Amino acid sequence: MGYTVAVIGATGNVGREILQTLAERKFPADKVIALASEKSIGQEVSFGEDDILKVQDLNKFDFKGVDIALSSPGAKVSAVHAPRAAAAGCVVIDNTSQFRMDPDVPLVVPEVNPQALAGFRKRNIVANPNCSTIQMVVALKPLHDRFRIRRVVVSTYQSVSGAGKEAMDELFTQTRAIFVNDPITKSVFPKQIAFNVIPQIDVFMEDGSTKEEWKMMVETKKILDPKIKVAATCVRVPSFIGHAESINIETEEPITAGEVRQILRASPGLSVVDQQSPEGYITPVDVAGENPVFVSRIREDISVENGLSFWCVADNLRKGAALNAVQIAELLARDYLAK
Ligand code: 11C
Repeated sequence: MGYTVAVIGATGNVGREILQTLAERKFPADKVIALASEKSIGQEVSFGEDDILKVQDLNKFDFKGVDIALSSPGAKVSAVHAPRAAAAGCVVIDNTSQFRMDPDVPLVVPEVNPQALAGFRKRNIVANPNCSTIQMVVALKPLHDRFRIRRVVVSTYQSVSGAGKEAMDELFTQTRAIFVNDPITKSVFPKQIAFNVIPQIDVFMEDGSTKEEWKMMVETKKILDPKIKVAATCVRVPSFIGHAESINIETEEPITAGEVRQILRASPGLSVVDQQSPEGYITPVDVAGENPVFVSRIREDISVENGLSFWCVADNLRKGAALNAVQIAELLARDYLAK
């Protein structure tokens, strides 16, 4: 017997990718249910190559009998429906920021802190981290184990798909408007995104940082080590899929680029592509639809005692969201919810 699985927010960028990933990885599901808000009821979404699912109304759906829900509907919707599903006995893997910092909710990246999943019964909810955090901690974990990281300085180059389908349309429409000399309109981003970069993702916090920058700091501490200091600058760039990050670390132990390459090559979830030629590094357009976190441009930083810089790129909808959530579901099925 397999699992009954619900996908909440099934018509969104991440919801569709979750359905694709569940099918691709042959998650042992007997039944998959697509759920979304009222305006999407009756819409059809693909499940793998051959199956089409009709979207059902999340508001009216009874989660009794559902084993696992993978949820990506937006934080406000999750705040209502994740606890409702959890109370019905369903384990919710939530991709929003709603529960990540709740001490009773594990925040899990399977390559980094699978042991944290053990606490999931406290609320029946597991949180999936922010996309820009996930790819960074996959790369940092093996380096922290070997060299003890004291401080991380990261600047992100985040694609518009992280902000949803309307954001992808806004980049396309603005780019076209520039070519045909139409007026530029904007509704998703705070500034023109076509042929521009925007140093604001999510809202501003009181200290002048943005919430995306805050998330990278607090989530890294919760997942990896509360002692690691993180300074983040998060920037939206006009690419469609794939988040890139320039990462600089300072470590307690002496660190060399050669040893880092060796360690990262042997670590789960990572692919090292690192040569001094245009084929020797990875860019966002190279990673759409790919599972690994790619690391390039590894070099020692001689401006500090034990310093290293590198470039890190991943498909934000895959490892940054859907794949990580499905990997958590696989761990739950294997270690906690065996049928
Ligand atoms: C972005 N990282 O690229 C954001 C999207 O907290 O789950 C994910 C927001 C979140 O806009």
